[in-house]
Amino acid sequence: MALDTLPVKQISSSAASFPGASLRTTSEGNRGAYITLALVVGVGVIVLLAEMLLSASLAGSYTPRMMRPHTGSSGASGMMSGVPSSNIHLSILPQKPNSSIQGPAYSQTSLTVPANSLVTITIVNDDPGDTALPAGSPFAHVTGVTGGVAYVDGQAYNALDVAKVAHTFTIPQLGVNVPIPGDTPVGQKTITVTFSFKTGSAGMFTWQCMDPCGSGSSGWGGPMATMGYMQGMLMVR
Ligand SMILES: [Cu+2]
Repeated sequence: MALDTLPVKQISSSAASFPGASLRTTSEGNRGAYITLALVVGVGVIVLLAEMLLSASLAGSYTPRMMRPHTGSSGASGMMSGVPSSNIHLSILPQKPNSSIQGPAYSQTSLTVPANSLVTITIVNDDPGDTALPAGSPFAHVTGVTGGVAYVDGQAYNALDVAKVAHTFTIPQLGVNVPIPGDTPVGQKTITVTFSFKTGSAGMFTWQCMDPCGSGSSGWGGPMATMGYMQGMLMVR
């Protein structure tokens, strides 16, 4: 399969991106384009032949190793493509509906994800506004996630100013912490944060917001102290 498709892709992408082929408009240019096309096709055929020869010569000794990624086995070379992945979408609401507890809440707090998998979480912050973390707080830093960064409306970041945090998504036992910005871009009512992390073996973990967005003088009352509001459970199984 790879033999049939790969060289064709190489030919078409080379032809499309070759500057001479697309810019010339005169008849002289057309001749040049034909020569270019012939060269590109020629190179493509050579690549095709080379690949056929190469894979034929490797077939005897390397077939088992080359086949492994396609079978989805857990061999080291198949780790990246073989890891199952899942997505979770959450919102942070300014007020949980039908609740006497005043203050923000995550839209869903009982989360279940597969063990040994890649989990991508998207959080729409519908409760913007900054609640400063203490100076030097570790919860202003993005930790424990893929690539060491989270994305706010598509832009990567690895930390926020402690004064510019609205909430966090934190799984203490897994070392995952993502501060969520409180300032929305001009003209936007919400802000969207995405990040990914890998789960290990099965277990139950608590997760919570570590930004004092709740009630009381400390900000740690009400929703911050109540399961199902700014804290929840993550079941890895
Ligand atoms: Cu909070």
